[in-house]
Amino acid sequence: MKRSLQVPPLSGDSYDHLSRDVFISPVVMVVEKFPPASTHVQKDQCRILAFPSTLFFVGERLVNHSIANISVIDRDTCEHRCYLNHNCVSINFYFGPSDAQNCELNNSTSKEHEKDLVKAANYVYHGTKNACGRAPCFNNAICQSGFTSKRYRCICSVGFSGPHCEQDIDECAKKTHECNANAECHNTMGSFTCKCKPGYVEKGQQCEGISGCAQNPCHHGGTCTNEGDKYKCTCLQGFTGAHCETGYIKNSNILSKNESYFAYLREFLVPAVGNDSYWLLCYRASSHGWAGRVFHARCDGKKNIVTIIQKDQYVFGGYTDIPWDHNPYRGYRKTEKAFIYSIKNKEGLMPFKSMVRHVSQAIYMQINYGATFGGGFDIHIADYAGYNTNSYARLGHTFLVPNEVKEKDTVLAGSLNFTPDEVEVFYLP
Ligand SMILES: [Ca+2]
Repeated sequence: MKRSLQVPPLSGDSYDHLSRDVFISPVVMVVEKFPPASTHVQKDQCRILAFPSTLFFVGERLVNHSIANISVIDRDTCEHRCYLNHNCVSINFYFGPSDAQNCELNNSTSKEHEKDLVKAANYVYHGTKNACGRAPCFNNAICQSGFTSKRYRCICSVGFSGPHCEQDIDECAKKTHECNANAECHNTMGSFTCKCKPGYVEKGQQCEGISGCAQNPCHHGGTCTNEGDKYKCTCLQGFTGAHCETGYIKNSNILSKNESYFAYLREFLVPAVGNDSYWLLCYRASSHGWAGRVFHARCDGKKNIVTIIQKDQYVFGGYTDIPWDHNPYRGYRKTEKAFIYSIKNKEGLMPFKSMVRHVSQAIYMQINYGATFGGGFDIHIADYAGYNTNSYARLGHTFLVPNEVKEKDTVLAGSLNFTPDEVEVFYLP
């Protein structure tokens, strides 16, 4: 440790006779090397601090910037203590009669805070040339005067680096972050954030894996039940799949009479509309009435429409991808995707699907008619069908007849003409 004082301190305790302009000390230069733990002494760890005479004021004191208040034997020692405190750049020295702590170390000078230099009896103020006065350090860094060839150094706040602490540290890239192993690190200015990876939830400082029903794995209102480390979704009617992700015909009164009916119709519909379909009701005769106009008012313009008809125990119907729409004229509409199906039939056959073969007559539009398929018609729901026998089902004119069908006029509804018990129409929104 080496220290040089080029001018000895003034003798005596009284500075009363001195004015602030009096030359006291041309330079008090203190040079000291203080290696940290390492024996390697870095250049910027040397501090050079000058207390020029021009910054020496008797009877004055800098207030509001004190960082330490200590007792020393003389002003010279006070200045030395300032030198040792890396944040100190000026001192107030008290030479009055009291035994009070007589050396105040300040982290600013009167140059930066002229108004804080106040009259104070029995005080002298001595400042240094403060290279930190022009605030060269950024991002709340601490500036320390007297270090490096620049005459200052910046002690960066956590999260910043660079000669002037102007650079954000990318903790994520440097892998200095403290995020949980199951969290993702996101770099921010001056810091970083941790966000639990998908499948994990925050619990205190940890990201814990979520399992079972905590993940809300069941879709479309399905009920989740934990079963050990697994779970089970109980789906609402009309939905299926391990997570109830697949919806077919929801809330069909006709299909709900037998759970397997849903599955059969879904099987028929998947090639046309895919798995992930969510059907909505547009018409139900028992709710909306039997008038053909009502059916059209509620379902016209909608695409992908499936009609479900019940007569006694028999369940059948048809699908069309193109809209029911009586405008601009009544008549046939063409589509190659329409089909008729039978789920429960008079002949006890397995459910079957019958594709359109004369595509130009796939469906028929008439404002008073209910759902009508084919040129025969293959299926016709009449106006006010619930009150008459004008409806009929005669498979085979426009739609294919499966080989196993014996009586194509009665296989669907039990008889050629019939009075439907219920008609439901669903569509894909
Ligand atoms: Ca950062």
